[in-house]
Amino acid sequence: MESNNVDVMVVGAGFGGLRALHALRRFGKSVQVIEASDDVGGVWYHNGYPGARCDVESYDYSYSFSAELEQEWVWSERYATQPEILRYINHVVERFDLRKHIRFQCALLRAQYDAKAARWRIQCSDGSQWSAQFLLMAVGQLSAPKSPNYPGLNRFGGQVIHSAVWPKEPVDFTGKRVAIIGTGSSGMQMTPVIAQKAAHLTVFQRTPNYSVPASNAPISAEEDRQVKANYRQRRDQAWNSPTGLGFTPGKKSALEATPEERDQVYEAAWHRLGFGFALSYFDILLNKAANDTAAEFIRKKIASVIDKPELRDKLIPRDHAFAARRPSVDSGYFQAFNRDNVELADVREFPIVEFTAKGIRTQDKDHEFDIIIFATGFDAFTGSLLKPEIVGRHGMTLKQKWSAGPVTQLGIGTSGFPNLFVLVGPGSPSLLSNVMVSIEEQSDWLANMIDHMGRHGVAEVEVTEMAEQAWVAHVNARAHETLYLTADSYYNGAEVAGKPRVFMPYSGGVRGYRRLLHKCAENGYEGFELRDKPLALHGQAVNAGAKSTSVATADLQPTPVGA
Ligand code: NA7
Repeated sequence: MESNNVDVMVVGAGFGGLRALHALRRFGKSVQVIEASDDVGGVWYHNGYPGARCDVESYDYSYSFSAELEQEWVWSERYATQPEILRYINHVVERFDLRKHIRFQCALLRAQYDAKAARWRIQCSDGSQWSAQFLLMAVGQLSAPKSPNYPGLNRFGGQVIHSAVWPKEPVDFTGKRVAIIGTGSSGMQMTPVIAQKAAHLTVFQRTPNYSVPASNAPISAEEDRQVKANYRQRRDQAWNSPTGLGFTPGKKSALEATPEERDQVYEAAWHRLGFGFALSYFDILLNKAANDTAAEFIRKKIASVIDKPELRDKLIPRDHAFAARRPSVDSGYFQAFNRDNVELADVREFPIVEFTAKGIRTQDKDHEFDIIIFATGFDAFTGSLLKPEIVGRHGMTLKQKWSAGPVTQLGIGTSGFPNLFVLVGPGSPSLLSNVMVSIEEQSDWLANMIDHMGRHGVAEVEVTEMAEQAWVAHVNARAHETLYLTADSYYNGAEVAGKPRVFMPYSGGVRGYRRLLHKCAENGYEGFELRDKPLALHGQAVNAGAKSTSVATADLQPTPVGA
């Protein structure tokens, strides 16, 4: 088993795991990446549905660690499609020679912390066993697909597909009767594309969703030249913004502007900013009255493109504040309902009763389908993290420890689980931002910490209970400043029945988060205990000077997300 000893075991070969691998290799660490599927890309490998696209601009949703990579890669569209992103990921893997460190079709089954050796003992689905000083979970936040278990599901004679487990062979919709269940980003992106091919498309909607047009366009050679000439500046802007997007958010309150000014600002954002529309004014996500101005603008826009009056009321979102749940960035979703072959089935009005041999029975009628697509989302944030059995120092599993919701220090680690790290997990900005920014920030920070430990003879690092309690309090305090808690969403565990209802991402923005990470490291990794020997062997803390909580009182003072 000697060859199965590594410094770091990274779980997942998506954007996060690959970036962590690269960062750790720079410090000369031996790293093994394990990946459950048969290729790299994570969610971008699996979500191959028609119309799948990133809702962050290509130039921002890409790695910044190599200026050469930035300069040589040419994005074809403002919002890259899934195949293009996958090509980019494969390019990075080959260019930096990462593939040789990845073992495919190898899922983490169990990891147990050996408290005396200060190492993780790891068992995988392919029978392999490993020993690693550090275990780094890079399993993604939206990677455990969720399908409602309708009665009669097995009775249906046609094809059933989940958007996040899309078949690798092409699916031909020509002349087919198709159902899409779910109107989040996946459902909204695939609707206009499938509508063009299918004989008939029925979209089953539970909650009408806000959406802003992607205003997608090909990138001209001139635009590419301009972005690349100022790439550092663009990155700086993203790193120092609340959401990691490459533009300056509005600094004014929506309530200070006159209705005419607001309309102008919203109109310009509508045609250019996509997801960034939510940052046109700093208080859209903080103040209901400010939010109402944006929501009302969007409602009018949606109404203006829907030809059938009876559909307007059903498709227009009214039951939650704009962006309190994740809005979509679409390319012709609402317009697709103007086609004769597209129908809306409102499951709030007529719920799905069961699946039949030929399709779906709702309370009002029988629908017949050849293909049914679940675009029903994920067990977000913790779904994939809690799937393997991860057993910490006291024999407690991570699932037990987090039974009332995830508890972390800076979203990175949790007490009782030494030498275990989570990349862009709960407690970090992750899905409330351009996740690429947090992936890079955390990967470099963790690689530096691991290097620091190696150079200072540290065997074990563990979050203190005090620090994680302070961080959870801080995450909650920041969430309470916003409108996020006013809606049921996957941000707060509402997407899975029985899941703890806690707000999971960090809403303090990527800039604030980055500062806290840096401060933590500068203060000797405050909130983490670094030990020369494992605690089980009476180890001494080597960062004894550091305070045991990571969040100073000043940082707990609320400041607006968009400030
Ligand atoms: P989302 O955004 O979680 O959307 C899932 C959709 O599926 C949403 O409209 C749900 O309705 C709907 N859903 C879930 N269960 C059901 C049942 N039982 N019946 C009817 N409808 C249901 O996932 P996506 O894959 O679209 O997007 C994920 C992320 O990818 C997105 O946020 C971006 O970050 C990119 P609900 O709203 O819960 O009523």
